[in-house]
Amino acid sequence: MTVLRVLPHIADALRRGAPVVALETSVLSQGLPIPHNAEAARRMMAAVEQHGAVPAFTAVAAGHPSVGLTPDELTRFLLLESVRKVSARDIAACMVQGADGATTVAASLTLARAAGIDVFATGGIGGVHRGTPFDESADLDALARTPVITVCAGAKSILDLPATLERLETLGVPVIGYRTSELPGFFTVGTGLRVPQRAESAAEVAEIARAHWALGERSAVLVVSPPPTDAALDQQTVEAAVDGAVRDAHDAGIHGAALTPFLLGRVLAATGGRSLPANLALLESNAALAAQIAVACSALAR
Ligand code: PSU
Ligand code: MN
Repeated sequence: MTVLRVLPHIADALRRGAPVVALETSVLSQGLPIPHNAEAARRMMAAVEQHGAVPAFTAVAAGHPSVGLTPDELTRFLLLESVRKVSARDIAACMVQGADGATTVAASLTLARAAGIDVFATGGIGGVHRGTPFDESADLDALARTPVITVCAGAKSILDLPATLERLETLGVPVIGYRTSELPGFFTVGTGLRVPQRAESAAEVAEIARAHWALGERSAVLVVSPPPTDAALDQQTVEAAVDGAVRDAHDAGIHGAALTPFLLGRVLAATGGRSLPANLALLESNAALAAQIAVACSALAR
């Protein structure tokens, strides 16, 4: 993608084979309320840097597909209502129309891949929605065809998790529990669902990804890491909040791209705001783990 804009310090790190972690922006522009989204951005970047890697927010900035945002651009993404939610299929229109677009997991994978970044961190991936299984996030298809290690806390708790795991199996995406054998539930440490693989270290994850791609596979390697225990919520609280949110969305006729932001907002209200510190903590810990994996990938490549 010749049109891709990579900020100079990130391009330089990539040229040197130094570790870089891509970070998504839809969670900032659509997933978290102001001013907490700014705290999330700051903590994600700091976590990546503390663990020896360079953070790179992905977005479409005034029509430019970008890897890395200037401070002024990041401020727009944190504050402006007009920022679009952009999945992989939406990047081109956003470019041509000169708009600001915050990238979902699917779109972030596209931009990370185009820049040659191997590791990406997010909060939770999209998946199969409850009650409307035809509403399946394009994140799953992007994971199936984009060779980037993706670190998350599972799929968002608002989704049909067993169905999402089944789809990942069909699509050939390895799902690796980081020091766990259970799928984390985004806000919760566990879900009762088993994941097919587990790894005990960042180096092990890096080696599994290298072996997977050496076989000619072209999918992402999905790493699921539980939220930090001191910030995690219990399963009953989250289930009750999600059930209510899904009913409200159905009654209000909300669907498509608007559904995820709507559900996340309702869950926040229903947990008395406790989903927020959990969300910030898991974003930070995923960014930290992604940085450790990126460092391990760089070491392997040398
Ligand atoms: N996780 C969050 N908040 C979010 C998202 C995930 O805590 O806002 C975003 C991610 O960018 C993910 C997207 O890729 O929601 C999925 O949306 P959809 O189901 O419309 O594909
Ligand atoms: Mn959808």
